[in-house]
Amino acid sequence: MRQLSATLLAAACYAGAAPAAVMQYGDKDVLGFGSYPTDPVTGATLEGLAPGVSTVGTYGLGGFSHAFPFAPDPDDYAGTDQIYVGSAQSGNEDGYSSYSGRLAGPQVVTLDYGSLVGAGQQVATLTLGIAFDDFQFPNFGEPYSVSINGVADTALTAFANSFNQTGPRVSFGTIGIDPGVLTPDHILVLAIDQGGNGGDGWAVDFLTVGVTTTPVPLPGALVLAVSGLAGLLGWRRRADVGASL
Ligand SMILES: [Ca+2]
Ligand SMILES: [Ca+2]
Repeated sequence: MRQLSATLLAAACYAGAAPAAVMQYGDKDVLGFGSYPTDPVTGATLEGLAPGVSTVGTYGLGGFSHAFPFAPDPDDYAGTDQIYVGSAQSGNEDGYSSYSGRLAGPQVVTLDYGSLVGAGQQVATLTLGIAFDDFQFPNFGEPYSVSINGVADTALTAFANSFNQTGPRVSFGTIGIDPGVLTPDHILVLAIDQGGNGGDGWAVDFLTVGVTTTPVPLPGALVLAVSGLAGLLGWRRRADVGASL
């Protein structure tokens, strides 16, 4: 009985290591043109951000300049290194939007972060990192819209619309995602589209997901049972002591 109780108490009181880890999806290859002089995630917070809180890496909101156009390699992560335009394109604001290899939005990227969530753990925070490329809302005024798992994310949308990459430029930023929109399968579906005339083309070089976790709470009934067992053990211990006197 004591051993069982100790096991249950250990489970009930398990604080967990609150592990944190980061996964990268796609390669940091400047949309296929090579390598960055400085790791673009430098200075950005990759894990632990509260919902709506954002950071930018070393290339800021302006980005690192590169050539264009480009197309994904066969082994590129699906959705990366690919030029997109709005789902209802009716104009052309930049070179990307005229490139023959462009795809109509929404850009959908599926990110499985299940390996970051251990058994008995649940997601406490999820930090999404995106290497934004050629996002030019401040210049052209064609608004981006971003959703997570089908739910519009106003903070992430505002973040995407804050990049002012005047030309083919890429920079990395991160933002905290509301855990309430996450799904039990630990698969995040990012969708980026653009309104207006849809003619401000864009791409994503790579992405990251950083997760911190906490133990899954025990059901209330089990907590009560553990408390009851602990009380019973205490009563028996007191009774044993009394009997030995
Ligand atoms: Ca653009
Ligand atoms: Ca890439």
